[in-house]
Amino acid sequence: MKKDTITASGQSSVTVYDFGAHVTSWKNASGKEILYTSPSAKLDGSKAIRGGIPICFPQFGKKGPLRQHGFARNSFWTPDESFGSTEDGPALKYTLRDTGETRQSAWPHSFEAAYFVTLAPDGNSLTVELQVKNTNKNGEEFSFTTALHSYFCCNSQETTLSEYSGLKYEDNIESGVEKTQHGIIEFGKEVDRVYLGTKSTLSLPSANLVIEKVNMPDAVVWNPYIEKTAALSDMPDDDWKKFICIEPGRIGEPAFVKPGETWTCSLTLLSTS
Ligand code: TA6
Repeated sequence: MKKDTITASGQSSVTVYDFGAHVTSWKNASGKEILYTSPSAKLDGSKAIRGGIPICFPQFGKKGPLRQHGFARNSFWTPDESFGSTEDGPALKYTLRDTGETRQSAWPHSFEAAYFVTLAPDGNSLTVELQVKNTNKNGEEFSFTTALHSYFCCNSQETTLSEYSGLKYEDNIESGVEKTQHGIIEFGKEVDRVYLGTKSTLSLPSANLVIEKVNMPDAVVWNPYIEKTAALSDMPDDDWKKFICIEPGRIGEPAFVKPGETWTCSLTLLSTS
């Protein structure tokens, strides 16, 4: 497993592993860590890294025949060594293509995925972009669901979210039950919801974070709380207190891509302090 780190102004840096093209750390210009990665995350390729920004592709959650969250986060992506800074700042690029194993899976399509990680020159903004090209030679269109399963550092016991009021969500705790959000979301319990049709700009005020998403209409809000965390072998029992997942994605309605076409989504995070 290989990791790369890019830096920009001040104490800013981003660290990415080739396994899963997994961003595990983003420190802003003042050195503040924005992303939570578990201290007991597996870094041997035996399972997806716990924390950071896991790429859920070509399936979100259990919504399909593949393993939970698909194979992208459990695959070694290829770093593009020739790719460096862009006009938007220091950047890294990773690619993933279909393999014999994926072609035998329940999602047997030919595809090329590219993932770009860009740190703004001031270090206070991080953009990740996922591109998925359909390279099927058999003329077959394919569809998939996806999410950027982001773990953000914050005190979940003192965080509430209010911008989801009035939105419908699929509740993963009362699985499959669709509800409507009224009022604010509190985290003194397990929260696991797929909000459908969210705004393109969300926020996590307790983390001084703005979340801008493109072509990802939905967002998952998750905190495992006590019992679920105790059942996670790769997270300390108390660490549910240290993060909230806000996971931009295309979940409710899949993405459809015709042969030769490329589908793109992006997530820009702005750290305001
Ligand atoms: O974040 C939403 C979710 O689908 C939860 O249901 C929970 O399973 C979480 O993802 C973590 O999944 P993982 O497979 O990484 O343990």
